[in-house]
Amino acid sequence: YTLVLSFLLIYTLIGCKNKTSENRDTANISKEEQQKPNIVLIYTDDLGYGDISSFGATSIETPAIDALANEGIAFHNAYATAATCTPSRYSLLTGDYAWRKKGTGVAKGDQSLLIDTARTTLPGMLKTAGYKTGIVGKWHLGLGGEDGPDWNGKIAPGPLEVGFDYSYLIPATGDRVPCVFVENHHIVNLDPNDPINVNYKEKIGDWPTGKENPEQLSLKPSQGHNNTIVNGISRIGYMEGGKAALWDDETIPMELVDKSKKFIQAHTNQPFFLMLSTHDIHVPRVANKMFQGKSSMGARGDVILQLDWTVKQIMEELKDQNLLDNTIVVFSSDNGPVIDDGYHDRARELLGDHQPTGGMRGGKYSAYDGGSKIPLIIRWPDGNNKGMVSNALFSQVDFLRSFAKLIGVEKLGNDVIDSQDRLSVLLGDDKIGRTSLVQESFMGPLSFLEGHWKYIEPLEGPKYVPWGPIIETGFQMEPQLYDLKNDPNEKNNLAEKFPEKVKDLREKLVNLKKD
Ligand code: NG6
Ligand code: CA
Repeated sequence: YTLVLSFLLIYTLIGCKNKTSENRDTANISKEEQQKPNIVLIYTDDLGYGDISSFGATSIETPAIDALANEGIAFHNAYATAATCTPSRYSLLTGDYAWRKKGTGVAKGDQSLLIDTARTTLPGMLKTAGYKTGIVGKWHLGLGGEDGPDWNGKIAPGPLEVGFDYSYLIPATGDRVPCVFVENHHIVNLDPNDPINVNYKEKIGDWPTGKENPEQLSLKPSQGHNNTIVNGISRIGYMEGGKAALWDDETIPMELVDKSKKFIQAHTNQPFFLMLSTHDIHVPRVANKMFQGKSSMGARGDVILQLDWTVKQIMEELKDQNLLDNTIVVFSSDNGPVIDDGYHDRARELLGDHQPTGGMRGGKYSAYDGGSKIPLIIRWPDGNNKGMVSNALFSQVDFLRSFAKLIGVEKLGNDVIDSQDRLSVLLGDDKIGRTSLVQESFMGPLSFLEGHWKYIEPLEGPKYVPWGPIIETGFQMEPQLYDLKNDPNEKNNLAEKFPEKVKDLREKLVNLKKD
């Protein structure tokens, strides 16, 4: 059944592509390559399930994202593999749970590349199948070899060594130094006479820091974030030099949209995969003037509007390039939401009754569903199951095998352990999806979810994220068992009532860890 449907879909896409590509110079592209649909993945940062109007937000309007849901399928039971950025992205790109690999917690800004260059990856698979692959925006998976990135030289290995043809990166996060863009192997606009130095252990150079020069800050930190000041904002980590290369926080989205558009324009006549990995809505939340004060929720709301603008720009570009009928657009987030993630941006004071997790327990970092249950929308070019809401269970780790299936790649390396072909879920046809999945919390317990049961392994640790975001971690000395069907907000621990269920799920998790 699934096979027939995928065949039908590809068949429809071939028809569309032929329609729109008549006038293009297709001399050098094989017929097979022309037939494949483009994939644009808009991967947002820290956007909560409840942060967009099509997923229930009422304090904010996100019309461009909602339009995607109206023209596509909204997935209400989809998960990132983890409650923070680095492991979620690792899983999405490699098809494996990140906890299988040491050191994939939140990466430092000078971390070396975390993805083994020899392994199978999502972009690598697509590239082999004839796609041009590009990533624009946040990376946060490390750069460089064992000694980390050579900021003043060739920065490699990185995305180009794990399957991307093009990269334009925020190397780590907006709140970590160096605050520069890296295009392919080099920092953009770096003046060789003003070399850049980065240090995550101790202060380097004489640039002011948030700790020593708070009077120079336009945005004050609430947790950590008191190292080098760049653009009036103190960051995590120390840097000096590279003045001409520093980004402007207020125009990061415009820069990323611009580079995304250029990538799309350069590949209108061959299949492409674009991963637009936004800085929004991560901290520091510094909206462009266009959006400042435009939401009722202060900076956090303003950057949600800014994110919606980004989506609008990309959709307009696809329309202008006549690519909408041959491009799959995927929209999702890397982990759950957080209100105060380290700066006094008044997110908490101005929140009103907005619920970033949509009411779920926990949030970013947490083992509870608020940590990794995220919004997912897919717009199929042929309007397949348009406007549908799917409750099928899906994990972002499945994109690799699902897209491989879609484009007819049959063989993948046996290093891909966890990714499952769930194309029929993505198409809206399979209404059940995965039977189980694992969620990773930040430095905390793993959870095993099967059907409507969720087991959280017992582990000693702080009940709340210790540095201040006011989020429950999920650490408990006793095992936890929740019935997500009757108790979606994980309030009643049923572990004592159903010891057999606990035993069963614990064993399944233990066995999975052995794979
Ligand atoms: C934390 C930072 C937080 C954010 C997070 C990574 C502090 C106090 N907090 O350590 O602000 O940067 O790391 O977020 O430093 S993520 O979305 O990239 O995983
Ligand atoms: Ca994140």
